[in-house]
Parts: sequence; structure tokens; C-alpha cells
Amino acid sequence: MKPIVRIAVALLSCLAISTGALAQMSGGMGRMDTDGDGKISFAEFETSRLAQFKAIDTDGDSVLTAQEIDVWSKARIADMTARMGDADKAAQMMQRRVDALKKADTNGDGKITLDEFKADYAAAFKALDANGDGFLTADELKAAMRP
Ligand SMILES: [Ca+2]
Ligand SMILES: [Ca+2]
Ligand SMILES: [Ca+2]
Repeated sequence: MKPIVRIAVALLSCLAISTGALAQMSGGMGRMDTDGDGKISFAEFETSRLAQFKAIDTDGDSVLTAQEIDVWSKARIADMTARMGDADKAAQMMQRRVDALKKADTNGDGKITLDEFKADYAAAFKALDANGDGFLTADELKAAMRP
């Protein structure tokens, strides 16, 4: 798998809210396919990414600080632990999500601005959209999951 695709998959796993499993998402396309046409448009992808940004950006200044990410990740770990009953696994899964998120910090100042975040998910979408038609299909997501 190309590194950019791996990052994109890690990002996508941030979005599969119920289990974090891409497998589940490619089956039901998760919550991103809001119009239910069986594929994810960039607008749907973007809506979902921006919702996540907003959820992490608790002070609403359009910058994600390490502290905000830390607070978010701890809350998600607690959430997932309650659901899965496995604190280690929850912590591991969140670590991957946080690592993927932090890759968006392209200027390395330890903060993720909205611009950095947007550039990151635009690249992720492009990497996943194998045939370049502007939509992510279940097949493309499945292909990205294959090692
Ligand atoms: Ca759709
Ligand atoms: Ca903030
Ligand atoms: Ca930055």
C-alpha cells in the first residue's frame, strides 16, 4: 500500500464512528453517505471531516492544539472502552487515529490549522478515489484496505 493511501485509510477509520472498522464502513458506507446513493462524494466526505474538526476544536478558534487533541482522544478512548470492554485495544486504535491526525500538521508547529486539515483530507480523498470520478465507492474503499 502506498504511504498516502495508508494515511487515508487511517483517516477514514477516524470516521467509522461505531467501531472504527473500515470493513464495516465499506459494507454500509458508514454515516458519510448521507444521501444514500451508495458512494461518498467529496462534499459528504468534507462534511464528515469538518464535523470531526469541530468536535476536537473545543475553543472554536479553528486550530487544533495538542491539548485539544489529547482531550478528544482521552474521551474517545473512554467511550470505546465502555463499548468494547478492552481499554488496551481502545487506546491502540485511538493512537493510530491521533497519529493520522497529526500528519496533517505539515509545518510541524504542533498545531493543526483548518487549512492544514483541509489540505490533508483533500489529499486523502484523492488517494482513495482510484478512478478519479470524484466519488468513493465501496470497491475503492475495499481496495484501499487490502495490504
Ligand atoms: Ca453519497
Ligand atoms: Ca482550538
Ligand atoms: Ca501546523
